[in-house]
This record gives sequence, C-alpha cells and structure tokens, in this order.
Amino acid sequence: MTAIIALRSGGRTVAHQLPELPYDHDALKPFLGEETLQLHHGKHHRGYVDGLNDAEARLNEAREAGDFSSLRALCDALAFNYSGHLLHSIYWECMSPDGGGEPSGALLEQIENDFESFASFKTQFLAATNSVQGSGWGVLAWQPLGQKLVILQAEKHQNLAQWGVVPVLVLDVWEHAYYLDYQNQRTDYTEAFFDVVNWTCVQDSFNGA
Ligand code: MN3
Repeated sequence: MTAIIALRSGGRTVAHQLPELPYDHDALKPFLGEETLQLHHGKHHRGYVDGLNDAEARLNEAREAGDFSSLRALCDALAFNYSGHLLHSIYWECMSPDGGGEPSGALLEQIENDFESFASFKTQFLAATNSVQGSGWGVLAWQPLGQKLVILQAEKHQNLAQWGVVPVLVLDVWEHAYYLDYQNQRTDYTEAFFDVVNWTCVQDSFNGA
C-alpha cells in the first residue's frame, strides 16, 4: 500500500494516525542513525499528526459556532500540518534498507522523457533540494495537466507547492532530518539518500498517479 492511499483512511470523524515506520529505527544505518529516526518519526511527524487533528477539531467547532474569526490561522495550521503529515508519510516509504540503484520500467522511461537521463534527473533533484531556502523538501511529482514529472522545492511543507501535483519521491531537508548524522552538511545527506531510495515504492506511486 502506498503512503498516499494509507492516508485516505482518515475521514472527517476519524482522527489521523501516525503511520508505522516500514522498517526498524536502525535499519537505514549508516545513512541515518537510530536516534534521528526515533526523533524524526516519533516526535516531529507525530507533532504534525496531532496538529492536524487539533486544527480539524477547531475548524469543526468554528463551523458549529458559526464563528470564523480565527479562520486565517486555522487555514495556516491545516496547510502546515496536513502537508507535513503527507510528505513525511511518503518520505518513510521512499526509503528502504534494500534501496538504492536506479529505477526501471515506466518510471525510468518517464524520467528519461522529462529529464533526458537518470543522471540529469538526479543532478537537478539534488540541486533543487540542496538550495531550498531554510527548512523544506525536494519533491519529484506527477503533474496531471502536463502529463509529466516535475521537480519542486517546498519551503516549510507547503510553500511553493503546485496545486494538483502528486508527489512520488520526497526528500526532507529540515535540519531535524539529518543534523545528528550530518550536522550542517546537507549535501552529504542528500547525496547519500540515493543509496536508500526505494524505487519499487516510487514506481508504485508513479503508476498510481
Ligand atoms: Mn521532517
């Protein structure tokens, strides 16, 4: 099951849940250490899930009371926490202890069609991700309008997003994702990410999009 489908189980009355990590906390060594994954998944990701549930509850209260005076802040909280929950859910699934190498099949064909080659895709993906201003993400996404793959930067979780695209591969470059293992060496972390990319899962997400 891909991360995006798993998220659909949360409905209006069902609280969003923190998804289980698809591997042990120490399974991605040496790319990321056990403490990084414990903090990142157990504290940071959980914070977005809790924040989303809280914001949805407050939105329901506002609707029932007919009082939308705090809607600006609520919309901000919903966008921030929903996007954080979604992107982290994809991020965990994008990695595997058995990952790395290169994609194949329809995904590779589309990458070669839209970026000329896997090598030039990787170069552009790393350039986009490494130059995110402050906290954010590098994202490979399917753009339905143009029927093509696009590479995006997201600041925080939600800024600079494109409406309607379906993210299929994401790389977290908030410092909490890598600081314990790489300190301020973001580029070492992003380069090593390609040693653990789970291309089978990315392929499934791409086929689903
Ligand atoms: Mn994060």
